[in-house]
Parts: sequence; C-alpha cells; structure tokens
Amino acid sequence: MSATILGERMTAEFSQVGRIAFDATSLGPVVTLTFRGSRAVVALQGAQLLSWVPAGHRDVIWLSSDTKPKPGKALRGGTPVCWPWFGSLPDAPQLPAHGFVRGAPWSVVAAAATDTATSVMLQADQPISCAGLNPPEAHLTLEVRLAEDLSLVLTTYNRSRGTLAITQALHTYFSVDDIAVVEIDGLDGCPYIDTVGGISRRVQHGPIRFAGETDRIYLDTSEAARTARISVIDPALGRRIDITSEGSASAVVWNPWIEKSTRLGDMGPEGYRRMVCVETANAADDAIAIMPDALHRLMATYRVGAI
Ligand code: TA6
Repeated sequence: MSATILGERMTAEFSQVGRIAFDATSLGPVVTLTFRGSRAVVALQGAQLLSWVPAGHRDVIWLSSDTKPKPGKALRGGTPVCWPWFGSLPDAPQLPAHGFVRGAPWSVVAAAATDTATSVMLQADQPISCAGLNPPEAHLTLEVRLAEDLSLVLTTYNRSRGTLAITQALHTYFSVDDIAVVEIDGLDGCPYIDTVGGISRRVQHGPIRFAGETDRIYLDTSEAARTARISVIDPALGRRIDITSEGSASAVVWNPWIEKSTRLGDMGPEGYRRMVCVETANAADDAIAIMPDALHRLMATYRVGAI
C-alpha cells in the first residue's frame, strides 16, 4: 500500500485523536506524536522510533544522516526492535542479525491523547514470518507513550501451544555531543560479555567510558535498571538521559568507533562520535521463555535532565 493511501486510511482513522499525524516522508511513512511541546516520530516500517525531542531539549535519539529506507531493513539509528532474537543465531548464521521484525511492516492499531500523554500502539503485521524460518505463533505490539518522558513497551503474546523462547532488545541509539567524554553510569558491579576481539566475561567497575569499539552485553541488570537506573552522562551537552526498564535483565552498550563505523558504511561522517547505544534487552544468558497463552512486556522509559 502506498504511503499516501496508508496515510489517508490511518489519518482518517486516528486523526480525530489529535496530537497524532501521519506523513509520507523520505524515510517512509511515519506517525508523529506531540505532547506539551515535545515530539516523537515513529516509522511504520519496523515500528522504529526515529526521533524524540522533549520540550526545551535537542533530539535525544540519534539517526544517521546517511541512512535510507530499504524494504526489510531498519534505518541506522533510532530504536530498532530486535525480536525474536538478539544478535546472530550461531546455528543459523544465514538469518538476519537481530531477528526480522525491525524491517517488517507494522500498523497503528490504537491511539490516545489524554491530559497525561499521547500514545500509539503499533502491531507487527501478521503473520510474523521470515523467509526460511518457521514463524513463532506470536502477537507482537509496541506502544510508544510520549509524556514528560518517553516509554516504549514491547509486548510478546505467545499464541502457540508450546513455550516461546526468545531474546530481544529495544536497540536505542542515543544522541550525544562527543562519545569521547560520555560516561554510562548505573552498571557498576554488573557482569558482562565483551564481544570485541573475541568473547570474554568481565565485571564492570565504575562508569563506562569510551576510547575504542565497545560492544558489551551486561547481564542480570534488572536491579540496576529498575532501581539505580542506567544513565548516559553527556558533559558536553550538560545533559543526562536516565533509562529505567521493566521486564529486562540485560543492557547492551555499543559504540562502533572508527573502523567498524567505516565498515558499516551508513553511519555518516564521524557518526560514531555523536551516538551511543544503550539497549534495554533480554540477551545471551538472559533469554526468556514465554508459556503458551502468556505474554511478556519489555519496557524502557527515557527521561532527560541537566547535569
Ligand atoms: O547491539 C550491538 C550490536 O549487536 C553490534 O554488535 C552491532 O552489530 C550493532 O548491534 C548493529 O547491528 P546492525 O545489524 O544493526 O548493523
């Protein structure tokens, strides 16, 4: 369906909600939410958050200046939805990294504008499937809720008769002024899998700082994320981004640095310096099993403040 027709259909259906608009853009069809001077933009392909501009702040989300929409592929940046697996499948390396819904078509199925928030619910178009894979019988939705903060809730409903084992991530690229002076707080003492230069297991001591390619899966973080919270500290911008989560036991921290971002080819000039990924996940050892007819919610909430 062309973006124009798509936009007309959905605009007709949800435009009376107010504070929600559908547009066909150079990045594909998007839905824009507004709330008290804040704005969020979500691509319908992949239900990918592309932008969140809280009132009085710069965009919190990084999106490459060199990314273009391709069928079945996520844009570089924003929040790709990694599901029903995170990373690559060792026993099926031919299947796409990070699962197959991040480039698939989703539809807005509900919208609301209240005194406390503006929200949309997107649903992965059924059947959820991927070439060469027996698709899990699951119903997948992403709620985007814009208030003073921004929340993402990824809900997996297991419609099969068997247990659904998945790994997953809300793979968010945050915008920073200069990665060289950024710190990530809140993961002190957490065990992690370091995937740079082979696989090794370590324990985090103090804040995370960046001086090269960094690609780590922090495990058993639910305590840190739920209570002490994980924060991106950006001294150059004088900004902190606090990340709290529910239903998540892992956090992935990634910056490709120079060589890998050159290899990726879609990070834009010096893009690696302007971003850091802090992903709310259930990955590696933290895979989850969803019983038949049960559901699991993975939730991340982002809030910005001054430092
Ligand atoms: O989340 C970190 C990571 O797994 C990195 O290893 C890197 O591959 C990144 O995701 C981006 O993956 P993508 O498939 O989007 O290029």
